[in-house]
This record gives sequence, structure tokens and C-alpha cells, in this order.
Amino acid sequence: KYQCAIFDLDGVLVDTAKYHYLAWKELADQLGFTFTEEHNERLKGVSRMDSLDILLEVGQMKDRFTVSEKEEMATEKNARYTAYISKMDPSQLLAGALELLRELKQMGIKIALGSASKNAPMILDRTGISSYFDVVIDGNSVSKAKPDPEVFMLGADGLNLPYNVCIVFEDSAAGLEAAKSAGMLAVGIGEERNLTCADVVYSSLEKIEIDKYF
Ligand code: B16
Ligand code: MG
Repeated sequence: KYQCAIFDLDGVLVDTAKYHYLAWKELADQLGFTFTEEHNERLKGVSRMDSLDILLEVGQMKDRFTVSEKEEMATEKNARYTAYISKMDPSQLLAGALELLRELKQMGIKIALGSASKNAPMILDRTGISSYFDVVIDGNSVSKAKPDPEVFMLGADGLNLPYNVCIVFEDSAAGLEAAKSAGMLAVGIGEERNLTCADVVYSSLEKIEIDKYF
């Protein structure tokens, strides 16, 4: 049986992809090209600066800007994004998230966050779930992005637990790959066809048979 649950944030506990999309789309609009929700799929689980590179590639503007211009664009995007997430509340938790966190807590299972987002603390706070986490690893604490396993390894290390007693809940292919290379059980949340490297896939957190794992 497993002793620790490590959660990705965007796409697993909350749906912030829509806010990332709106904020990136405004930048694309300013630059004069179309950025669709389908393009936005490519940004899931990817760091802020890597997301900007993908966006500029979509607009065929990849090599047109200096590093400091790109930093400025990312800062503006983040200001728009944080304006959206500062208005979030607990009703925006995804189906089954709160119930699962509660049950795990009651069972004495350790809970960690393993997110690429530098805004994770604000999102946890606004949705009222900060207190469930024994350790929070986010974009502020990692040096290597998913699919590198660093983010999940730091979570287990922070709890003094071996990697093979940890389960990772993830909605991105890069995150599942990261979980596998850390030697953890990789549980995909979403559509099976997008998450082929998962050990098992559930369509939502509500569907997880908790007694099977803990
Ligand atoms: P920020 P996760 C990721 O969070 C998002 O999926 C991704 O779209 C975003 O670019 C990244 O965080 C960085 O976010 O700009 O807030 O630092 O899925 O790893 O929880
Ligand atoms: Mg995610």
C-alpha cells in the first residue's frame, strides 16, 4: 500500500488552464496572430518561459525578440493570469478533489503538491485547500521542469519517504513521465488516449478507488 499522494495542481485539483489560455491569448492578439484552445493544449504542464516559446512558435515569431522583451511579455501575461486567479474560490475545485483530500487526511496519508506553477500558493489559498498539504513543491522550488522527476522527488524527500510508496496524480504526459522516472505510481487524470504512459487512467478524481491504493 502507498503512503503518500502527490498532486499536480492545474488540471487535477483545479481548472486553471482556461485562465492561462485567456491570458496567453491576449498576448497573441496584441502580437497579431490567432492562438486557439487547441494550441493551448501544448502549454499544459510546461513552465512559463517554455510556454512563451511555444506561443511565439505558433505565431511564427520565435526568434524575433530579445531575452528581456520575452521576460516583459511573460510578466505581462502573468499579471493578467494572476488577476483571474485572485478571484478564484473553493467552488472552482474540480469534481472529487476536496473529498479525496479529506479522505486521505483522515487515513493519515501524507499529501504533497508537485506543480510547475509559480502561482501555486495563491491558487491553494484562494480555493481553501492549503492546509491539506504536508509539503508544497512548485515552480519556485524546482530547477528542472517536468518530464524531469525533480518536482516529485523533492516532494517525497520533504516527507522523508521512499519514492516507491508515492502515487502521483497528473493530467499531463510530461508529468506522468516524470512520475515514472522517479519510480512512483503514475495515475493519469483525463483521457486515456492522451496519457499513454500512465500506469492507470481515471477520467476524474471522483472515479478513483481509494481503498485499492491506500
Ligand atoms: P505559472 P501544473 C503548470 O501547472 C500549468 O499546467 C502550465 O500551463 C503553466 O504554464 C505552468 O504551471 C507554469 O505556471 O506561469 O503560474 O508559473 O499543471 O504543473 O500544476
Ligand atoms: Mg497539470
